[in-house]
Amino acid sequence: MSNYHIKHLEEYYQVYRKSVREPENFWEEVAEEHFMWHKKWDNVLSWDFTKPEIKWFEGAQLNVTENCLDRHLPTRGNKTAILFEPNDPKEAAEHITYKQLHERVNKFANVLKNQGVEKGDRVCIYLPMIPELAVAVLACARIGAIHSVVFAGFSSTALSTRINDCDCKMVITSDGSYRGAKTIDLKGIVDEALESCPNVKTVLVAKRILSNISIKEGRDQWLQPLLDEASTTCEAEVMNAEDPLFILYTSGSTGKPKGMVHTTAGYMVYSAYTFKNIFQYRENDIYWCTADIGWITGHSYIVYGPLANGATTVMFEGVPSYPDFGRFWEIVEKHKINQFYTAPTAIRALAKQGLELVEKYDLSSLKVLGSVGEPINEEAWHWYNDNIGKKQSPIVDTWWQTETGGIMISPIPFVTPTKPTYATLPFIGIQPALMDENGNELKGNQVSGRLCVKFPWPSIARTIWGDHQRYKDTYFSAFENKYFTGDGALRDEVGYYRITGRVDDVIIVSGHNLGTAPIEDAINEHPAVAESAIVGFPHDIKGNALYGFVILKDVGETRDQNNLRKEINQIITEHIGPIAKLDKIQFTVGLPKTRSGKIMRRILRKIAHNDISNLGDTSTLLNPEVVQSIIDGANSESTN
Ligand code: 7RM
Repeated sequence: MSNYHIKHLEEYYQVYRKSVREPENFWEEVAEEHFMWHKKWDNVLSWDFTKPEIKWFEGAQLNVTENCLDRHLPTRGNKTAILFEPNDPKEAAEHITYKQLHERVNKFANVLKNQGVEKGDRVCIYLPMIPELAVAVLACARIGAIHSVVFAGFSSTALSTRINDCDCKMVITSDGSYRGAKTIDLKGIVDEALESCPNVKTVLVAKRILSNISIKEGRDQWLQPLLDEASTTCEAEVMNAEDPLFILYTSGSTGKPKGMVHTTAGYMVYSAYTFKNIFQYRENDIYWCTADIGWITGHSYIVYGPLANGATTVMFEGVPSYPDFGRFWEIVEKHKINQFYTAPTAIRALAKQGLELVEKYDLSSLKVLGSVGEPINEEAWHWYNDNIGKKQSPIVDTWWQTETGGIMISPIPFVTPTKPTYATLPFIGIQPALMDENGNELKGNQVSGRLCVKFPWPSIARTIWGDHQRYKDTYFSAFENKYFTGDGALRDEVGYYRITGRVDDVIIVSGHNLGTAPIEDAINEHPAVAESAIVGFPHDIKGNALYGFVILKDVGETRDQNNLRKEINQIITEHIGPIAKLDKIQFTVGLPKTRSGKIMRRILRKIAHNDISNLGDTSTLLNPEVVQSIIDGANSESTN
């Protein structure tokens, strides 16, 4: 039996049981057999969720980049590590071998050192999806600097908040970025941000769009000349297991963003182990995750997890709609992608386009399809399964969070039978619990409650940078001795989990707990509907009533809106019951979304409550302009 690579369902159950009964022995074996250590640990795990304090592999010494690069050189030196697909399909793709990546990381690491970056320093990386981004991340890890990648779609205010929160002394950026037919002036955004970041001493600028940028003497430097001068050897800094590897910000429901701190050994072990199993990666596979490295999905499943396994990982610079909505499928055909990992929001956008753009391309290389980021609704699941996977490629609906560092609940493809909209079973080592409002654990199957985790796993975030109290309050205070995820979930009759959404998405109507996801699924079944979002609003009798924001597929839909409203409620009645019928249905052209594709229900809730004076922080919205149009629409809204 192999603990590292699970291939059968019995094996899953066997390994899972071992990981729960003897977690320390289990993770020790995984760590021992599959990674490179300068010194092994003295203690596999110590933990106390009341402090909270969690330490994995204490006493061990290692460098993550030796695991991701150096150790592959003898066997995989000429294998492609990173396959870069540019924004413009006419620009050639770039194949960066493990040997070349190792050299580029070493050079970049030497540049960082020459610029005075030391172990433990924070470095902000604000780059588009170009190879320098992955190289910069690994260069930081090489010398023990803590990277804080900020998604290059964030505004200057969001950037400066993040730079100041963890006191970065350097920013790595580019002269600009391509995004479909547009270019974005990243350096201009950095300049603006830095007006309020006095502690940033150095800005390194990669060349990408060859624009004219302003260079601030003494602070800004072009990256390339520095790289040209740098040596290709840079000994890896020997790090302790619990030294921070990176900080990544995630937005809370209120207040400033939380800088989640991930540490070295546990994060490496868990991201690598989950990658291998959940994508069933085989030596010659080409793996593509469409996320941006600015999100945790990109950290764990574009950079660290794949490279720790010696995989070929694709980095795509562009967007799904450029030059047209066939781009993803064109790339799948061109690079013969075997594993494809994307988000439901992208799937829905592509499903809206019609099948001609899918059928043009040969997708037969695909073996595994992944989904992440939000609940995947039934309709999108079937579209993905039927038209992309041709019913041959299992869909892994992977539930996890920035805070968890790696995938927590997911099928293992070809091992776990899938079920639409279900993330299915806990991954190896993960002990979920569903809790009721009174803090009692709900045992047995066919229950729903708040999703917690009872036992630490190697890649759990260790703290919030600079605010351990907030870490404790947010994740360890709601339920005694448990990590609280903020999500609701149900466990079906065979023990499969379905994530029903953030618990603040649960609406209690006439005493019934209604999750938003199943209602939205039902609405989306209507042939005229592209997407929908439900929130609650106060109601005299029911306590709460439901308000639906609905996007139609055809903006010029000429059918009578009241008829459409009736049909939508009819579908809800058929799927869930009359209790879930909507009191108000507003047709809208868009929904407020974060840049990672999550609907910001908080804003919709305010609109439904007619409380628009203070919409809170909208700086992370992708499409702030849509908010006003929804407000205007709400004012002229008729009650059903
Ligand atoms: C990886 C990521 C975390 C939140 C999480 C959930 C939601 C993520 C799924 C999902 C249902 C999924 N990190 N979420 N994956 N909900 N099914 N497969 O997205 O920190 O940005 O977001 O995303 O609510 O708590 S994140």
